[in-house]
Parts: sequence; structure tokens; C-alpha cells
Amino acid sequence: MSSAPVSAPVVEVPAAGGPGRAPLAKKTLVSDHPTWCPGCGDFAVLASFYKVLEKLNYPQESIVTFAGIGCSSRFPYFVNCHGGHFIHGRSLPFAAAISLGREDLHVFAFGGDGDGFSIGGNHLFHAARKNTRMTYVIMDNSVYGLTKKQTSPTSPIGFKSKTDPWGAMEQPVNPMKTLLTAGATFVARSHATQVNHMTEMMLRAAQHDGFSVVEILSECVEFNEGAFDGANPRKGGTWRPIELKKHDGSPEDAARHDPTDELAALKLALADAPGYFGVFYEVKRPTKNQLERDLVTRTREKTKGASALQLLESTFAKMR
Ligand SMILES: Cc1ncc(C[n+]2csc(CCOP(=O)(O)OP(=O)(O)O)c2C)c(N)n1
Ligand code: SF4
Ligand SMILES: [Mg+2]
Repeated sequence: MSSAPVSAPVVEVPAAGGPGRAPLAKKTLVSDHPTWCPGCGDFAVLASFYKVLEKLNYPQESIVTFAGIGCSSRFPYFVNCHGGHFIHGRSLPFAAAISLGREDLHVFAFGGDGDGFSIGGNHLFHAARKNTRMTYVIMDNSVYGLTKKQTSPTSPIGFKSKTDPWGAMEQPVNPMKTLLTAGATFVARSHATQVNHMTEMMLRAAQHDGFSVVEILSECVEFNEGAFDGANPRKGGTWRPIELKKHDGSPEDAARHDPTDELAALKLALADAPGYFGVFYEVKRPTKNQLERDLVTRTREKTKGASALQLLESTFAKMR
């Protein structure tokens, strides 16, 4: 005799974050246990992101995390908010559509160096120049981790992998230079072993009104061990943080970086590996969200409140 399916009791968990509700806390934000290899740098990025969300205390249901494909792109599974895992390299256009269609949401995209600079390189370029409001975190391990060690666009010359058994031959992408020239309005860089720095960079990026990007060097312990030791003082490396101008009139201030100076940012981007860490560039430029909002308002005024359907029909009529 077959028995009727027993449905699990629905447990109502009150949403957190925002005014008048319980503060967003890590215990609310944690979902699945990450499936990354023990020691993977991505764990630290996730832990920092929980801290960022705790600080921002946005309503939980207003947060969206989006990703493509890769180890790093599993990120949304581990954040208990809205989210999606899309096809390889295509997280940005999807995330941009969410940002434009739902201005009440806070949109974050996560991905790897392959997802962002290889298959998704074209989308990255256009997302940056369009300045749609969202934050993109690139977890750069300079290898394709998920598919078990192929050369990625940020792998250095000489890197031995399954696709380059004799060592990579091609000039790697310089992420900071690429993002600056593409037109991103907030460009920063951090290292997964520098937790406070990484948290600060992601927090500043999230608070930026426009397309903000943070590249985080996140070691793949399985297929690119020690890749970023050069910037890790605990491994004998040198940590070179960018000091931002304080505009305090002090003589030391002259040597500090002005993040609105694009040429100065490019100079920092051209430094030899492991390079600098911090905010390279931060400027205000109208967002695509604002430009589209203004266009809709102007059109509504001109068309005296006609409905979307009426506007569509009259546009088609003109095209006949
Ligand atoms: C269209 C398409 N091409 C190729 C793949 C295979 N693939 C999956 S993840 C990946 C690269 C992932 O590298 P990266 O973005 O650097 O992420 P990581 O795993 O290193 O975090 C590739 C080539 C795919 N899933 N879809
Ligand atoms: S393969 Fe590399 S990037 Fe992927 S989870 Fe393991 S250590 Fe992390
Ligand atoms: Mg990678």
C-alpha cells in the first residue's frame, strides 16, 4: 500500500537586516557548506563577504548574489539571500538586468579569472563602460581551478598547465589596467590572506554608486599553490598597500594616491607583480540605472502618462 507523501513542516525564519528587524548576522547568511578544497583562498573571500553584509545590514531579501561557472562561481550557493548560478562568463549581463529592473535590490556578482577575463571578457568590458550599479568580485587564482588546471588569462608566462605543458607563452591580462581602460568607475585590488583589507575593499565597492570591481588574489592550493606568496609577508613576500590622499595639507600627502586620477591609477596598475593593493580608481559618473530612470521620466511626461502597451503599439505603428 502506498502512503501519501509527507511534506516537511514549513519553518518560518524571520527575515533579517534593515530597520526594525534583527541585524543581519553570519548565522543568517550561511547556507550550504562550501565544497571548496581545504585551504582554498575562496573561503576567506566568503567569510569577508559575510562581514560586509553584516556591516551593510541591508534587508536580507534585497541582496542578490550572482555568478557564472567555476570553483569561485559556486559562491551564491553559500549565501542565504537571493541568487543564481548562470552559464560560464555570463553572470554580468544577467546581473545588470536585475540591477536595472529592480532598483530596490543590491546586486553582487562573483567569478573567477577565467569566467571574467576569458569567456566573459566581452561582457566585462561592456558592463564596465555602461556603469550599471552592481559590485563584481573577481576571485583570481590565475588558473582554471574547476576544470583542473588549464592556463587562464592571468596565468603568468611560463605557467605549466594541462593546456601549456611546456609553459604558458602568451602575455597575461593585467586586470587593473583592463578594468580602468574599460571604464569601470570603482576599481580595487586585494589579497585573500589580508582579511581586513579585503573586507574594506568589498565594503567600499558595495557602497559605490556604479559598476564597482574588486580583484582578489585567491590562491588555488590544488593547482596553483604559492602563486601569490610574493605579496604575502607571512610567506616572505611584500605587501604594498595603496595609501589614499587625505587632503590634509601635510607634506606626506603629496606622495599619496588620488583615486580620481586615472593616469596615476594606470601607473599603479603597471607595477611589476605582485603589484599594489587598494583602491586604484573611484569616480562618480551617471549610472545606466540613473540614465534609464531619467529617460523613462522624460518619456512619461512627454507621452502624458500613456501605458507601456500604448507606447509599444504607437512605436510599432510608426515603423509600419
Ligand atoms: C561554455 C563553457 N565553456 C567551458 C566550460 C568549462 N569550464 C567550466 S569552469 C571553467 C573555467 C573556470 O575558471 P575560473 O573562472 O578561473 O574559475 P575557478 O574555477 O578558477 O575559480 C571552464 C573552462 C563551461 N562550463 N562552459
Ligand atoms: S580546485 Fe583550487 S580553486 Fe577550486 S576549490 Fe580547490 S583549491 Fe579552490
Ligand atoms: Mg580561476
